[in-house]
Amino acid sequence: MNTKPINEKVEETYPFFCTLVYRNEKIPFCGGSYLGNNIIMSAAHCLVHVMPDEIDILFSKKDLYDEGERFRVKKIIVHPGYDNISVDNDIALIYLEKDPKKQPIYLPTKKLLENNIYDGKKDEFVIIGFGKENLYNELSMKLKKSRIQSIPIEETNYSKKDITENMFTAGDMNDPLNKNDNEDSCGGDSGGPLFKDYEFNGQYIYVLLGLTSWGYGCAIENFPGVYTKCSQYIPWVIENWIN
Ligand code: 4AZ
Repeated sequence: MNTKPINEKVEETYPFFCTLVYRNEKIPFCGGSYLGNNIIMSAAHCLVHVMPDEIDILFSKKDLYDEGERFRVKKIIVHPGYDNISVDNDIALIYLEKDPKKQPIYLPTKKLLENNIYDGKKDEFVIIGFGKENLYNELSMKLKKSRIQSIPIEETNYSKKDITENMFTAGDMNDPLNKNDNEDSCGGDSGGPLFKDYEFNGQYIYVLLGLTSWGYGCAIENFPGVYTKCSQYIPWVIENWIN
């Protein structure tokens, strides 16, 4: 995660957030989000060459080397439409062997979609992850968080054909006075959540709108992060909501 000044270290916990590690290891290669029913959502490109017994899922990690709470994986479903050239349909489901007993994140409801959240209304999102702090750097020691905004494709230097209807762009490209302080996801953040947080009766409610997917570099002016648009996949998740 590329962040401004030296980003606030996250003291809050995000119970739905988890990381993907290789079997018995501790250092994440991707992020994920708990949907309930022992199912985790992550990115297809994190899982396309991975067998269930080659990875574990860690919840509640306090820092990069922390063990957290480890869960074994029973099954992985990569979206059948995943395309590793265009990175279209970059979404996958991971089925755990047992109940992690964590508060799930919600998928976007119709009501949220009616607000056209993806097309340049400058809505604010949160992204979190242990990803690299710049393109050449090591992973972050702490879980990091940024607040970013949706950015219409026309305001980026991506070509329209690179961003399919299953993707959207979001970042922090709005400070013309300082072109080097953009906040963005980076390597290792993939599969992790882009979400909205709502405070409701003193409690936080989280809605998963995007999955960290790809981008041209990290925090490069006019090349914001590209995210899988979760709202396109509600029927697919329901179809696979078996365990
Ligand atoms: C990656 O390699 C990656 N800046 C993730 C996000 C972005 C670029 C690369 C977006 O996992």
